[in-house]
Amino acid sequence: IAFGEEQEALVVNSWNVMKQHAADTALSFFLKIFEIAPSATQLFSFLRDADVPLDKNPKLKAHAMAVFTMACESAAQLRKTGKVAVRETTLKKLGATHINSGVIDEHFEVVKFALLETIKDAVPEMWCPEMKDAWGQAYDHLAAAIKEEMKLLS
Ligand code: HEM
Ligand code: ISQ
Repeated sequence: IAFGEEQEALVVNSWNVMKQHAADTALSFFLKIFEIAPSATQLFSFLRDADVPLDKNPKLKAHAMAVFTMACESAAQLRKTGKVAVRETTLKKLGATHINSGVIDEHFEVVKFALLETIKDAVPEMWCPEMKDAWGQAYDHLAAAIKEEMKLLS
């Protein structure tokens, strides 16, 4: 399915609403991942090392927001160029972080599902199949780029 202005707008508009509740969105995203694959949350060092509750963890919020922001930027790039553009240095770092943390390809499906469920819960009045598809495409392209980088490093 084509990725045009409508698809980009579905992603950007919903993100603009969600980011006004960044802390809630971040926590709900992480809890979804935990629900689907509890063992995957063990991969996060900022939780293994944490001495504050989940909802007070500053790294959890910052990192979770980064995932949404990157998917949103990926949507803008998809619309403009038909592919994902992440800075080479950023991509290298992401590949390394994920490989070194023990992330495997299957985890990307878990995170995708959690991301979509989080959006659905955060903006139920905006949610529709087209929005799900637009976020799904933006995420898939980004995930493919990170997985490719991980493959080069392993
Ligand atoms: C770290 C984004 C998929 C687990 C990070 C960071 C970002 C990020 C921005 C911080 C990087 C850094 O500190 O250098 C993304 C994006 C993803 C994705 C955009 C998909 C498109 C996944 C998946 C998993 C995962 C599928 C597996 C559950 C982790 C872990 C860390 C991390 C364990 C390291 C956290 C730590 O211990 O500090 N990710 N991620 N990520 N991500 Fe992801
Ligand atoms: C990092 N990578 C993927 C998903 C995440 C969710 C919450 C916090 C950090 C993350």
